[in-house]
Amino acid sequence: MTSSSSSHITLTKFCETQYKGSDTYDGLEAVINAIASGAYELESQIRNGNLLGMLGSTGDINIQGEIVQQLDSISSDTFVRKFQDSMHVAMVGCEEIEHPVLFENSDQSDQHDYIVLMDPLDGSSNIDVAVSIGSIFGIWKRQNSKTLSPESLLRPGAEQIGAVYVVYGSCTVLVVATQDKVNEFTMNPANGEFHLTSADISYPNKTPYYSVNDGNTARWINGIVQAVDELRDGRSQRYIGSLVADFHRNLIKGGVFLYTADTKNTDGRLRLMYEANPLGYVSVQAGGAVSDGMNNILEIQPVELHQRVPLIIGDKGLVNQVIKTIKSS
Ligand code: P6P
Repeated sequence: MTSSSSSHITLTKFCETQYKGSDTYDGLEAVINAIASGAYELESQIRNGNLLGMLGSTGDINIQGEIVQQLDSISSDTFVRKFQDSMHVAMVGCEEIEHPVLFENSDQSDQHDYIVLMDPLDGSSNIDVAVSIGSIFGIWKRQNSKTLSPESLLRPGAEQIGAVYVVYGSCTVLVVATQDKVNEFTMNPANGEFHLTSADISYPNKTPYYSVNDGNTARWINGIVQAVDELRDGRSQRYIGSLVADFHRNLIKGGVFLYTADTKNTDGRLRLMYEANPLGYVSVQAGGAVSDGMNNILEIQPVELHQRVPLIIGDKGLVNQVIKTIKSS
């Protein structure tokens, strides 16, 4: 018998019971509800983008040196607005914005106790071909004693208090991770309400998938060719080209994602602060691992907001297997 969405607790109710008023997480419910509200708005614009002429580029180049898609700009503006309206976020760092956004008066209010780092729309190259894309958020408690500055964001990922990601796919799912808890919510497109659909997620024992861009093989260094050959044994290659979608499938079905350094991307391609750290936090809370090939990414002391990092993330056994091969190469 299929259950109706009403038989699943809503995200709003879940956050109220888990976070509101708690010593560690008070106010986190406002941050997560801001993400959910922004995701509902963005999902509609993504779904109707083609019809509304909202696909394609703005003609601008972002701080990453990449062509800005209209939906990149819309998603960034949407979530910045939602966080400002939440009255619980003091500062936002974003892939699309060169410098962090500090909400005025946040220094005066003791409510603005969270900092967010986000990739508001991950997988831009898939926007105009109807392939899954997503949004990624790392959440930190602000350090009250300090006046906020851009350097306030440069903290190791292990200091995150939570992480959230959204996948706009065949359905829209929002995954919330806090200490030892990873929960998946699915959006009812009729009203934008998210309902709990998978509680207390952890990596399964099987690892049927590995995700890597085979087109980079000629550029791989440090034993990655051998490491990928070892992953191929008995597994299927699944690579969507949207990190957050590949990550989610590997979390639910079992597997590992690699985007390591190579002769072109000598520091890797993906971003430490708003891709590797948030998803690394989720992975670890679900019993997985995250590494740059030598060390736990969550221990890295950042030096620059938009710095890149080699990324191996997913099933702990497979992450460690890749690290072992790299170290013995
Ligand atoms: P490539 C999307 O642009 C992205 O940042 C990630 O979401 C994705 O995993 C990666 O780049 C894809 O990169 O080089 O395989 O196209």
